[in-house]
Amino acid sequence: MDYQLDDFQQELAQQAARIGREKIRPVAAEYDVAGEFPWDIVKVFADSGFYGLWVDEEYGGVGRGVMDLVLVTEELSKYCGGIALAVAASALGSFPIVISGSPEQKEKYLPALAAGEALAAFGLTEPTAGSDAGSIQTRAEKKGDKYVLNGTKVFITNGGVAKIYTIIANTDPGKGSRGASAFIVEEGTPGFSYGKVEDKMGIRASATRELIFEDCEIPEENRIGREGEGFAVAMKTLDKSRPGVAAQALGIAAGALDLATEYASQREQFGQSIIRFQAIQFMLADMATEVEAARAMLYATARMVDSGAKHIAKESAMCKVKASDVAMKVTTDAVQIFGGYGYMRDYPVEKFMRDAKITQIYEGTNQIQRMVVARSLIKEIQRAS
Ligand code: COS
Repeated sequence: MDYQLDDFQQELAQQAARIGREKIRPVAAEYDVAGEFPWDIVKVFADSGFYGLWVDEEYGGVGRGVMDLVLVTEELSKYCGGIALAVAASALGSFPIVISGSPEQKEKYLPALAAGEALAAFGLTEPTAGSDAGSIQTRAEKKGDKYVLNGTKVFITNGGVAKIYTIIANTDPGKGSRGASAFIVEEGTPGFSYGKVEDKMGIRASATRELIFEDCEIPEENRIGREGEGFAVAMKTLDKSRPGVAAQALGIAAGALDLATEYASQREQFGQSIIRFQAIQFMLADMATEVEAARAMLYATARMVDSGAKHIAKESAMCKVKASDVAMKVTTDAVQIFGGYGYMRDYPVEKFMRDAKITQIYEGTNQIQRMVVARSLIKEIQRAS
């Protein structure tokens, strides 16, 4: 399909595809086994300008947007969904500053983030607050011109490798989601340390770690927005970042489809390549159709986000649900087409299935996304009546 990409986007997608083929494909399995963060490839991403895509020119970026982030994430994820996440997770961690940061905060933090000299991470989830983001326990207590943070964040993507953390904490515990505030915390701040490194099923080249705050003092000027606005900052961030997860899912699905098509055309049974059998053809046809449907929905959503549209929660959630469910189905079918070989780690396709699974879970489970969609439908009907 022709998605009418502009010249910059076409070149960007080609550049990301080249990096995927040349730099990621040869090492994806090694990083997966080792569960190591790919610093050498992050350097390539930084040199390619990927971290500046979503940052305005006045703060050192190129002032593009979510659509460009989506294109890069999709292409890189065709080769490794875990390594690709080093870009999308930094976008997630930067978005609170991009969306709601003060000019001073943008000036202080965005240039290093745009250059890829520093990575960002977003800290919302806690041991007892995942889907129910309004019930976070991490406390930020105001003391003079400082806040004192106490609490633990878990499953933080880019945890331990990022230098800049955007953290949602409670400034007014009695008020639930209206008592949350957002903060910027720099690596090395006294009282801020890293905890458990997670050993994951998939996206193993991505760093996932606990963040621990013990009497961690943050200057007041590091609060993003006003006190009590933290939940809205988090929700707006997720509205903008979920297309990135959809792009990761789409890339994983498209990569698995390519592998399955290639394998089916080479593998011979009953005296011919298995792609000659209608059973396999129909599977591949359905996989390709679903991948294209997810792509069309994702690109339309990304463009909607970049247009500055006010209500994007529904579409953002929809494209994440669609692409991640497609990724799970397509990667499972790809393993099926590979048969016994697909189940073995000697072949690359089982990794795609493992990597796909997380896209149905993080940045809001697909059950939460459906809740967001349904709530938007209710609001729309109320607005219309
Ligand atoms: N943009 C701006 N504000 C939003 C918003 C959005 N997309 N969604 C909700 N809000 C506001 C609401 O308007 C409401 O404001 P008021 O208190 O002024 O009325 C406030 O936030 C609370 O909203 P709501 O009552 O809908 O909150 P709930 O506690 O019911 O939770 C869900 C809503 C489930 C959608 C939210 O908790 C969520 O997204 N959870 C998943 C979190 C997640 O993705 N976790 C993964 C880890 S982060 S990588």
